[in-house]
Amino acid sequence: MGVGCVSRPSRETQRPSATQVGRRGTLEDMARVTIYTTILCPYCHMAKELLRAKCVAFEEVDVTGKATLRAEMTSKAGGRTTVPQIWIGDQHVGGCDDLMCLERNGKLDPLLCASH
Ligand SMILES: N[C@@H](CCC(=O)N[C@@H](CS)C(=O)NCC(=O)O)C(=O)O
Repeated sequence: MGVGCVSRPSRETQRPSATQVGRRGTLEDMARVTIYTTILCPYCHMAKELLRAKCVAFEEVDVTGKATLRAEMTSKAGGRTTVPQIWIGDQHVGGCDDLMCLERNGKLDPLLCASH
């Protein structure tokens, strides 16, 4: 994290320490991150690894074998059918490549702190 925010803790990751919160802001500063995944998808694992490395909490929707959920994802993602599909707040980021691209260009942290 480089822009003075801490991450919202996900259901599966740890809460940030009090020190982190005190130094960097409050949990409410952070965007809600949602990622639709399937179990065997390497791009999903890479995207989640990046988020975890940045201590960014996320809500994961595992659509493995769930046609209805996958259709919901595709509809929300403007027709994109691949996993992962990632949202930061209400903003659709896209897939793993899109997330990595944001990170490379220094645009991910501002998005994480700006979106709610
Ligand atoms: N460029 C995409 C690639 C995503 C991708 O190809 N995902 C595979 C699973 S690893 C997929 O959804 N394939 C179609 C399918 O499983 O129906 C990204 O970065 O997210």
